[in-house]
Amino acid sequence: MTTQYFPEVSDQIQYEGAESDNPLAFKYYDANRIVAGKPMRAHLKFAVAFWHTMKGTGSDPFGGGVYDRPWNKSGSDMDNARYTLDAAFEFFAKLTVPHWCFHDRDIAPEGANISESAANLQIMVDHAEALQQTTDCSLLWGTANLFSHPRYTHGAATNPDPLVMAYAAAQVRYAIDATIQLGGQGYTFWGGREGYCSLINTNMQQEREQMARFLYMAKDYARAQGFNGVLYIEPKPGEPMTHQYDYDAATVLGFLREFDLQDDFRLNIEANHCTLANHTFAHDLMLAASSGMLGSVDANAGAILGWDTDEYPSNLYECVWAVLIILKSGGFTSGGFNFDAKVRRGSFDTLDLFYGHISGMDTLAHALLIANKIIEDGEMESYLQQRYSGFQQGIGAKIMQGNTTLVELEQWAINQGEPKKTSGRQELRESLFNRYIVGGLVK
Ligand code: XUL
Ligand code: CO
Repeated sequence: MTTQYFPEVSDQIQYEGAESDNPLAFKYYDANRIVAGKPMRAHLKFAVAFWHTMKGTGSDPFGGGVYDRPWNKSGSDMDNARYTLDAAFEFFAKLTVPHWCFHDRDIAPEGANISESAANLQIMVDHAEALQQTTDCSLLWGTANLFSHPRYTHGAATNPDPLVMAYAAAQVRYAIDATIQLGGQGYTFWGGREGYCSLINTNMQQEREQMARFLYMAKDYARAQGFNGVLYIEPKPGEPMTHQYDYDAATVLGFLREFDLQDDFRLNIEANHCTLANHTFAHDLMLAASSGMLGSVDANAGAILGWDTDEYPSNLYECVWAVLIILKSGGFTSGGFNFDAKVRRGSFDTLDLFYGHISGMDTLAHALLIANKIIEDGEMESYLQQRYSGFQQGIGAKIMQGNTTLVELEQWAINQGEPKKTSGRQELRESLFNRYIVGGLVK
């Protein structure tokens, strides 16, 4: 095992079980353990986010970078990009993570013009391809950074200047090529600066139509290049713009249907983006899954700060809900759990990157065992079936089949008399649910 950048971890992280007190071991993530007919590894499809893990500096709105990363010091921008990829693949191999995700500008520096940028990217994609062949880690999805460069200040696809949109088009073209070369299962569009600060200088409908045009061109290009993976839109309500066009799952579903893009795009739901929109993670997952539009997940968690803090998921309750919804919807196909998460500013050591990922992987693996037990027991499902059973027969079934009218319903209501008050039993359901988590129903 190559050890150059992470000498404190000499070998692959092993599964040692819940009783282990080794901080560098998995307590629940047992990659080959079969759960509901599939290895854990295939259910969870974990990915490391290159931007936070390798490129994160610990900066926040009140101060610049504080980490001292050995792969980011010694050379030119291109040298450092190569060392960073080397370090990344050492990390992926030691963590035994099956996938990674990147933005174009994470892995290769921007050049002086479009063709120099494309050439830089090509060099690093070739290097990443060679590194992928030496490990068990493959690409979950790729994306383009259309928000950091000053030219994108007023948006990329939704910029009032078509030249800026053309720069974004060039970038997405090469990012799609890179994703294809690296065998990516998906390609993600997070809206970045696609939104606005004030209507005083914004033509909202013009910008929304530009965004739809851009997505059309991107999907046509990807398909023409033979990309048969899934294209994702990642909703987020605010940050960096005051109003983001991809506010939440419901907004994105409406947008995709308005512009007839629903066949090619699926949703990439990020936990912290859901909570920023005043939803729970489970709410947006359920909405996407129920309409058959759930593609992938950015696994993280927010804090009470009110901005996108991108912490590692460690709340078991929320993770059980997430895995339950994913399992019930048939599980991931092209998608997976991408840790769009970063260590805190004060977690200075490279070792903290291992601790963050081990904690996130264990929390979701534990959640998988619990969610599977909830499904196997069937009690939760039968409660829901019973609660809505009135719609399975008689007039309820006629309503669902579209075979009745307001007038017929009125007549039926008159004959039945006042509906009986039936308890929703929320408190009882909560306590039953908790037995799976704290009550020892899961070993
Ligand atoms: C930003 C965010 C991005 C996307 C990829 O909040 O989540 O990192 O996941 O561009
Ligand atoms: Co994200």
